[in-house]
Order: sequence, then structure tokens, then C-alpha cells
Amino acid sequence: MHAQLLTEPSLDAADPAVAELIEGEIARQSETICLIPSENHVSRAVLEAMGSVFTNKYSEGYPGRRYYEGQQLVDRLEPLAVERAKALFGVEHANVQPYSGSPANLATYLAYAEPGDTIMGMALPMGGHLTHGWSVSATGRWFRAVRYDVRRETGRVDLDDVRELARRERPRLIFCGGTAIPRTIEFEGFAEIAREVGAVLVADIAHLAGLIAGGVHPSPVGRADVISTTTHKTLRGPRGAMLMCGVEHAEALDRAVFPGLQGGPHNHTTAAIAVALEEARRPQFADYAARTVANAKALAGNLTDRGFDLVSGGTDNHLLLVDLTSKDVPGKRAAQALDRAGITTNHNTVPFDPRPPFDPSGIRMGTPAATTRGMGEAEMELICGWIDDGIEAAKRADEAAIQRIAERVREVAAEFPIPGIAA
Ligand code: DSN
Repeated sequence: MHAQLLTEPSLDAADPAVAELIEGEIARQSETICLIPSENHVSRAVLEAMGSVFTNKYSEGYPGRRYYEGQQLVDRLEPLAVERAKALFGVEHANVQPYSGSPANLATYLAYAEPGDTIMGMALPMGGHLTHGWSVSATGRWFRAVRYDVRRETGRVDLDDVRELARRERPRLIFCGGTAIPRTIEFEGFAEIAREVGAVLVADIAHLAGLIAGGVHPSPVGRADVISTTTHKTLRGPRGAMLMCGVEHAEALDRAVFPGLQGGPHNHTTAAIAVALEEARRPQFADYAARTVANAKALAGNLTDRGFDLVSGGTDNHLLLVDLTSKDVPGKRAAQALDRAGITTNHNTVPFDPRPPFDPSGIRMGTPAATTRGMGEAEMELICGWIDDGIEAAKRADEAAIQRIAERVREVAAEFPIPGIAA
């Protein structure tokens, strides 16, 4: 740590109100089990890079072409992150500046479409993302968005439906990927459809980036024109995003990110992305990715054995979508009860959900964060029992039973410390 920093008051002394909230959040994360599939626990190295003095620096532009002086170190940092992204994913070009997933996706619109153009993505309640053209998003208001669904009988995307819609609507952009898709994304099939109709294919791999880097999900490289990802989900980096592509798309995407949509990049985030990309290159990360999927399959199997309905009948990746209709409890009530029991999930729509998005029929769960802590299939079995018991307790309004589960969760969670946090 730099000497001058040590002469200044610590956060505890300088701002006890914020320090107390951070301490409280450390305790909350440590004493509960996170099953939100888009969350993870970063390493100490990622946390340190994120909290570094790079947050002080403005760097509008790209390495060697900045609008501010003092870029001696930033102009080494950003290319380091870019080179690591290129090496990890095997792409020709990477832009590490997007602030997060939504701005990264917006950049693809700016690069390839005009307002009013037709674009195509998976409907949000089917597992897609807001920025793939959903009605309440700017992308659904400023573009003519058409949407594909999953099949009601399988819970899976059928590429024949996607092809038919694409042939009819001739979209400028097609998005594949999303936020609640428990099954493998067929990048090659989407690429064939995009080629046939002359669309730009954007693979949004925000959920899958760590699984792709770890070799347990097919890669969109060489198939999608543009790859968009956040860096904080299965990839286990800081909150941030990247766009990746072949050289032919590099200039359009770079110009869309800056100056098209953003000002200065968040250099502290770039530093932490670089660290996370280096961590993801190591053999242990491939093992982590494989264990994440194995844990999700174990959780899915346990839940199915206990009579839970899973959308599509299971999972190929890190997440599961549970339809609670047959359990006679709405998703929000279940998720809130599980939160009180120390198991963090989120309520989520299920395909063809008759209930509204703010109080839908399902809950979404995933294993990236629990796997980072070292939990395995034995813990998945325990967690499944707590989920079942917690939901039944919620139905009986048995708060004492929920608190007993929370106590057990605390005991087991204590055996799996969170990385990056002093015990
Ligand atoms: N927040 C992301 C997720 O939870 O999947 C989507 O934006």
C-alpha cells in the first residue's frame, strides 16, 4: 500500500456510516449462500485492483489517442486487458471500455442500426434481456423489435421458429443469449440464420463468459459477428463489460463505445478486468467452470427429485429456472422467504407466465458464487433440502422454521469463506 494512503484516516474513521454498511455486507455475504446466477465472489486481487488509484484518472479515447495527458500507465493497462481478453477468448479484437452489459449492447445498436430499424432478440419473459429489444427498454422503443420465444412444450428455443421469424422480418441485428436460459446456446445455428438474412449476429454471453473461458460451453467465436459480455458473472471479475469481434468490426464498435456512447473509461475497472482475465486463464479456472456446471446439474436433480418443475426440465449450464406453479406459491414470496432463510435467489418470470413480472411464477438460481466458495454436490443436496423446507415453511407462515434454516445455512456457510475477505 502506498505510504501516503496509510497516513490518512481509514474508511472506518473517515466515514463510519459507509464503513458500517460495508462490514454489514461482508457479514451478509459470508453468512448466507448466494444462488443468484449473475453474481459471484471476486478474488482479493480483483478487489484491490478495483479499489486502486486508477479510479482517479480520465482517459477519454483509446491507447495512444487520448484527450488527456498523464496516460503513461493507463496506456499500458488497457492494452494489457485487451491482449488478455483476446488470448482468453481467441478473438481478434476486444474493447474493454463498456461500463456494463447494457451499454455494451447499446453500442452494437449504434454501430449497426438506425432508429426504427428492425432488430430481433429473445423475449424477456422467455429468458432474454431487456436490451435485446424488450418494450420498456430504449432498445424496444427506438427500434422495431421482434422477438422469438421458447417452445411451450420444451421450454427451449427452436431454431426453426427463429429462422421463420428472421426470414419474415429481415432484422438488422439478431441477439442470441440472455439472462434466464438454462440450456446451451446454439451459436452455429443462429449464425447460419443471421448469414441467410444478412443480419449482424450479437452473441450476448454475459452469463456464459466464464463457462466459455473454462471450456464447458461452446464458444461463439467465428460464429457471431459481435460478442458482448459482462465481466462480473461466471467470469468472476469486477462489474464491467467487453465487446469482442473480428478486425472487420473493430472500428465500428470502438467508435460506438467512444465517442458514441461513453466518455472516459473506468480505468480501475479495466485494471480489475485485466486481473480477472489472467485468473480465468489458469487451469484452476477451467476446473471451477466444470464444477459450477456439475453443481447446477446436482441442484437441478435434487430439486426435480423433490417435485420441483424446472423450465426445460433441467440445465446445461450454471443456472436453473424453477416454475413454482405446482408448489402453489408465487416466486416473489418464495424468494423473500429463502432470503430470510439465508439463501439468496431472485424471483423471475417463467415462459408464458400468467403472473406479472414483479410477482411472477418462478425463481432463478445458479451456482457460480457457491462454487467459488468451494461448495460441491454435497452442499447442493443440503441447499436443495433447505429450499424445499423454506418454501413449505413460507406457505405455512412458519417464521420459526425459516429462522432455523437460516441458522443451519450460517453454520455451513462459515465453512466456506468468501475469497477476498479477511476472516
Ligand atoms: N442483471 C442481469 C442478470 O441478473 O442476469 C441481467 O441484466
